[in-house]
Amino acid sequence: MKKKSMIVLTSAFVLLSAFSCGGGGKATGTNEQSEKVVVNVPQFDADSAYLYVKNQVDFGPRVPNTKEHVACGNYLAGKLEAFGAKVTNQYADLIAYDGTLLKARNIIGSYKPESKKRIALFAHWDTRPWADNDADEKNHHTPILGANDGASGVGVLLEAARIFGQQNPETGIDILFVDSEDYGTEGDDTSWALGARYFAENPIKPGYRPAEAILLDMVGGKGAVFPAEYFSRQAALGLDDAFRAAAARAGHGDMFPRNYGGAVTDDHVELIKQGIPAIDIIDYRVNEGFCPTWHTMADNIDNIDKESLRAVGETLLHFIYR
Ligand code: AHN
Ligand code: ZN
Repeated sequence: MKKKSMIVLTSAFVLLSAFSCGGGGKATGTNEQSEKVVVNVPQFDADSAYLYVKNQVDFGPRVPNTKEHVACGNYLAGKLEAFGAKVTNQYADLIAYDGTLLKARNIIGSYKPESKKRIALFAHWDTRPWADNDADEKNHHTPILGANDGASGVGVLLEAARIFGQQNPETGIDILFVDSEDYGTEGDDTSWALGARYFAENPIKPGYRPAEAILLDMVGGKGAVFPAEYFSRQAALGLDDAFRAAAARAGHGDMFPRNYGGAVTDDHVELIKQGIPAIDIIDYRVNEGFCPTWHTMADNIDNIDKESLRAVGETLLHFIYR
């Protein structure tokens, strides 16, 4: 049986009428000045999310222009379809900073595609061609497995998609897997997030754009924390606060402190540039920077912590089913 947790929210007004919370869905009090909302938050299955991470890693590195990349893209699109989303593929030829032509594919899974108000939940699905932050210089030209950097955000979102297929949320949702994030080079901020830029500049349909967007990046590391990210709070303070409030309701407030970790040039910045309020939930720590496995050979499945995936997944569900 599917377990559901139930939370009860009351408005700032005095609650004048009582009613039973036995029912599901939403109910309002009888007095106009009182409101009591019962929200059923579905259960996030961290084992399932972990498996979606592992399945991606098992393809090997998902570097654009490789057969592993093609195979994993097909797997992701197939999963979204199986979970009841309307899938749109955005294929694009993108030029990397070093002149390489990247055969890129953004994959979008839409719930309630007819709905005007839409939230995009996104993560990059490509992996970095170079372990150029590895302690051993011999690895600097070896592709990484990207268990955390890539697969973790996608894994959490696939589990969310599975749940959306069972319990359709009220708002339109687009699960967006962007390509070609990690083909960038240090010192050139425009070299990252090529797939997200393409998505933001080329709506999948005229006028189709999310009202807000949440990016998950490196959400599966051991000891992960998600302090505030500077560009996110500049562009979308209300959204960032709402997400952190959801974390507190889910019992994970400690992992989502409101202090700044840093300013990170990431996929969300490309949406912000096109006027879409977007936040980045990223394991970026004050004085330490990105999580320790970042762009190293250690970014493999052994360094994924199911509890980090759970914390982010439960927070996301508390945000969506609020
Ligand atoms: C910069 O290093 C400027 N951005 C990196 C964003 C990133 C890479 N996220 C995951 N991999
Ligand atoms: Zn990366």
